Amino acid sequence: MPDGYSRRNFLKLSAALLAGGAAIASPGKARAIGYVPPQGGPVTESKGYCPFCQVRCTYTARVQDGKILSVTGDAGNYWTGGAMCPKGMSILELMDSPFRITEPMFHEADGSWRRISYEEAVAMTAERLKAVRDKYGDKGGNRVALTMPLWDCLESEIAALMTLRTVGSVQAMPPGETCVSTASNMLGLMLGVNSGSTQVDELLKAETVVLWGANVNDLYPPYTRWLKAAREHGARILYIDPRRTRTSLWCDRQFRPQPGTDGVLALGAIRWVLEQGAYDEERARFQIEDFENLAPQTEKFTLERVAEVTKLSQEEILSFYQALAESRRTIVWLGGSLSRQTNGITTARTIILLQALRDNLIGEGKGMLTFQSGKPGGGEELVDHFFGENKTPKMNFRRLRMTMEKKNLDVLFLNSSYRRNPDALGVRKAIEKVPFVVHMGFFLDEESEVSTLFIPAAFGPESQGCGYGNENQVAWREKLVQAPGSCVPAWQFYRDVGRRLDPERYPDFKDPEALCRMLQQLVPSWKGLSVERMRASSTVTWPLFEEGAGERTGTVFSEGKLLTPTGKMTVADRVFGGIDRWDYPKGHPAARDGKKEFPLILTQGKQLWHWQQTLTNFARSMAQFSNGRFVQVNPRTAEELGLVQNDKVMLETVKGGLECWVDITENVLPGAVFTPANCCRTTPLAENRSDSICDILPNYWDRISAQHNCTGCRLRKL
Ligand SMILES: Nc1nc2c(c(=O)[nH]1)N[C@H]1C(S)=C(S)[C@@H](COP(=O)(O)OP(=O)(O)OC[C@H]3O[C@@H](n4cnc5c(=O)[nH]c(N)nc54)[C@H](O)[C@@H]3O)O[C@H]1N2
Ligand SMILES: Nc1nc2c(c(=O)[nH]1)N[C@H]1C(S)=C(S)[C@@H](COP(=O)(O)OP(=O)(O)OC[C@H]3O[C@@H](n4cnc5c(=O)[nH]c(N)nc54)[C@H](O)[C@@H]3O)O[C@H]1N2
Ligand code: SF4
Ligand SMILES: [Mo]
Repeated sequence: MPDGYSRRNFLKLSAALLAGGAAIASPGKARAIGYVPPQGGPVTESKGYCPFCQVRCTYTARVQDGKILSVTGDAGNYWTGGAMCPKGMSILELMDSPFRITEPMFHEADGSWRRISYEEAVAMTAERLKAVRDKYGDKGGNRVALTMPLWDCLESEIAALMTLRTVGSVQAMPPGETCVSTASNMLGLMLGVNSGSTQVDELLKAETVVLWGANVNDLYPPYTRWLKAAREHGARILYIDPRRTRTSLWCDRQFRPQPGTDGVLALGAIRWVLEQGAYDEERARFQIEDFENLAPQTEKFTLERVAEVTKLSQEEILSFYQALAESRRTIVWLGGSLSRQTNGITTARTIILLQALRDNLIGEGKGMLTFQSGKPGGGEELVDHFFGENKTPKMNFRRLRMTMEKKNLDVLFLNSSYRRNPDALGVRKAIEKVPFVVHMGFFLDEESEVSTLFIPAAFGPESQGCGYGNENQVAWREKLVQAPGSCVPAWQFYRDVGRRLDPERYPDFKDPEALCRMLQQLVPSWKGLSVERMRASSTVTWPLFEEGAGERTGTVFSEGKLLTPTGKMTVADRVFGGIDRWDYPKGHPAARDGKKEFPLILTQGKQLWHWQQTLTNFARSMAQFSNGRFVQVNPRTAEELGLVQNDKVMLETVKGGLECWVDITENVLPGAVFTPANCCRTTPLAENRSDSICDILPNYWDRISAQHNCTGCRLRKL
């Protein structure tokens, strides 16, 4: 334990738990990281996949005496080439962590935890759901909700959706709203496909690759090989990110616009391409319904204006536009950060229109990529098969938050961090108004603080199931080892609750394999995706409508046209209006509502060595890389503010402050600061510990997603 604070907490917790029985392993029993002394049993090998990021690396695990000895990246995986990253490997440490909670617990009114049995936990949950059903009947659906994801496997997600349906609820919140949903919704609207329109190996056929706010090397490390291969095939890689990252090392040129101004860069590009006549009008009209709207909607975005807003020089801007105009095949990779700004809808739409204008959507080496693509459909079809169609409108998290605030939610399955949402403290207050909150997790984290019931979850390798990755690939995993104590995989908990409540409709399946076979039998797009086929391969691509069918890869526009109902996209959208509406993100220092007391632009993002907000923060192996809560400040800004390296500051926004240490670096632009999205307050590892950045981010939304980037901030020296 690194310091007194966490030691005290840990001992307090241990005492409370031991009073009810040993719920967590004692620290002394924790095994040394990365080394398990062999006990002499036979060694077996089995395939699995990493449950963390969407690269979905597959591996071979060597297992002996019920312990995983090692995991080795699977060289047969076409997408990863056998790579894995350290945060994926850290799951071995997490599984054996001394901090892991392995028994269900009930949170008493006085804040103490009482250990309960798994059966009691299931009964208690089913009882609560039944009470909602008895009281509200058909109208009770909106009183029960679940926040996803269920990273461990697709079957867990299906099992949970079915549990909701036992009380008529369809209110499962995907992480998407705080992820790339603005981009994915705009791709859906304009291209007819809710994710990337092509696959990463198509980069090899492109002349130009634009990583638009996409920090590929830090965040999908195994994909570094695709950038390398694309370059070897002659592609030029252009990277647009105000901040220098590891991805900067892999690109031919980086452009560093002011954060939040990407839309203007793209609007200016359309204007310039039109002005230069660098497009094929027939092809452009084939894809853009109201092509005639493009010129008037972009005309005010002259080179001068683009330079003024982005603070790039006119030469830089021109060289970017020229590179786009000369390239015959361009793939644009949309990063998540563009979806985390309130002008994200306009920015994403403009970039997609730019691709259409240059005829860069349909064909080889062309298209759009995003992060978090690849979720196979079919799950909801299976749920409907058992429970009938349910047309209740789905809430977004904003509505759910209001529902909780009004005390209209009775049961919340909190299977995510609440800290992923902006104004996280406000979200927490809303959750505190829900009388019964079930949290499935591994550690006593912030979520457990607001929970009524803690259900100890199984890690991926402790259960079977299939997982999906960015390239629409589905991978299968066997159960490698037995989970400790009473830990259960999510599918099991949700099944046990669901079967208890609604044995008539809730299907009886004994394991994910059985549920997956139902999926294959009952859902057309899964017909060719048998468990056997997944077992035999590292990466089978969904959908497969026939047994033995070949996998479709590459562009989704194999028919030579967009997949929207009309085969076209529009400039002036009925719902979202025109692209000429561009404005600064809400709260941005240069925006109309910007405040002069908060003159710096706050940007934040993820780091190579952490997965999201929770798990890896509990791994010592990751703590060794972590720098905790730092804020990167440009030397010029630091000088203006009288700050020196390692100074302690309060990073303040309209919502509140967060204590950071100052890292002075040219990697950020003057006037902008950067702080990591990861870290958590409850980790016992000091290196990873901090309040959440979302605590101080205002609750700003575009129409689709909750936003985080580009709000105004200031640094106050402590
Ligand atoms: N290590 C690690 N990898 C991950 C994840 C993780 O938690 N950890 N999460 C995965 C998930 S779920 C997702 S969605 C992806 C997200 O992948 P990304 O979208 O690439 O991730 P972010 O870190 O949010 O943002 C990327 C970059 O946007 C830059 N940026 C900030 N503001 C602006 C701006 O105004 N304009 C431009 N052009 N760039 C800006 C930031 O400097 C940052 O480098 O990563 C995935 N990979
Ligand atoms: N400020 C800021 N906020 C962000 C982002 C950002 O860049 N900056 N990124 C956004 C993005 S892109 C995303 S995708 C979201 C992610 O946000 P979340 O999806 O909420 O991510 P986590 O914090 O990892 O929380 C996941 C929860 O699932 C549990 N869990 C993990 N694995 C398993 C499992 O195998 N079984 C079960 N039963 N439970 C499991 C963990 O214990 C944890 O409680 O955050 C978003 N929020
Ligand atoms: S790159 Fe992603 S899937 Fe691969 S090991 Fe790392 S976290 Fe896991
Ligand atoms: Mo995400």
